[in-house]
Amino acid sequence: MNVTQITFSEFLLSERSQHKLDKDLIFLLEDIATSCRIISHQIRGGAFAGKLGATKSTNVQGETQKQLDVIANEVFVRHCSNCGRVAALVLEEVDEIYWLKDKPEAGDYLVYFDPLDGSSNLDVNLSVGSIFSISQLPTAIDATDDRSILRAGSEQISAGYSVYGPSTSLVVTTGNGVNGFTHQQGTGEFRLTFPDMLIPETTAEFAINASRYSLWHPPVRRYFDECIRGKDGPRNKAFNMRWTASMVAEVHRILIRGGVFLYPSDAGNISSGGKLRLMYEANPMAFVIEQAGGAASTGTNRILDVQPTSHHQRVPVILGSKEEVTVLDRYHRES
Ligand code: P6P
Repeated sequence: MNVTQITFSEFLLSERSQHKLDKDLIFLLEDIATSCRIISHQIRGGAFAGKLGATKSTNVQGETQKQLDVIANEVFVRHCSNCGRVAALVLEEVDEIYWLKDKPEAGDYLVYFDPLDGSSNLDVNLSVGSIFSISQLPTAIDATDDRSILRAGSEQISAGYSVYGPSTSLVVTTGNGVNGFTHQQGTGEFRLTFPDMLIPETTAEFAINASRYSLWHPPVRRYFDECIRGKDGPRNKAFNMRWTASMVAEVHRILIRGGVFLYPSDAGNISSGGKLRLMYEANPMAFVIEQAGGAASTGTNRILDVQPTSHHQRVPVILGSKEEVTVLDRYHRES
């Protein structure tokens, strides 16, 4: 083992001294890492315990819940309610906001989760993941009002995700760059295996669900058409395409080797709609991507600048290597 592969706990303590991380944030991030370890274990044993299938219930999104969706949700609620600093949890699977204290001012951290992103991949043994975002209640705000959890992505103090793939990765930012950890079988530790992750500014790889071509607005079709024309087209380079039906896996690939991911609007208004949720998918991933030197846009706005209007709202998402996001933003302006 490489001696620099420090544990997640050792990393957080070094961040505390270097970047004055709040000790309560460290406790919460440790609780999130514990939750990811437990979910990873549940997934890898799912087939033996008959937990891969669907339940008979649907979540607030109208999606049929997998057994592991429910389990992952329960794991985060159980393990992320204890640091004494959390005021509320916002969970993809649940409509209402989970206020932890009858007096939320007792805690000011707001934690948003997509407990198991891409869970339709479970039955076919493809990568899935968990996504988290942490913000804070402003001091002078009426914390009993549900609208107080509607914080813009630029207010996040930490975000990240875990990928349950061939290995289990944990990727975290606290606003001081992006660092990746790999779960070590045996010790159970997350060890620092991808320090200071940076996204290449250029790429020749895009990720989009091309079956939805007929629903896209003109700027996205223009971009897609130019990519598939390759060297004969105006972009004058051959592009590759990927689509894994798991945002976490796409984002992780982009962090490792570059690329651009698109889930565009399918609504009449090009600036709204799409499938991905702002508070617990777009915002945390946008924070990570920007901290790694990439860009994240709705096509018409920087994702982190979007002012939320509801905690389950959806936004169009374009994120990854800066050059491609810049091209797509220009095409939106020119349309
Ligand atoms: P489609 C998973 O359900 C998810 O929310 C993202 O993880 C993923 O990128 C997208 O939806 C896949 O959508 O339309 O390909 O099923």
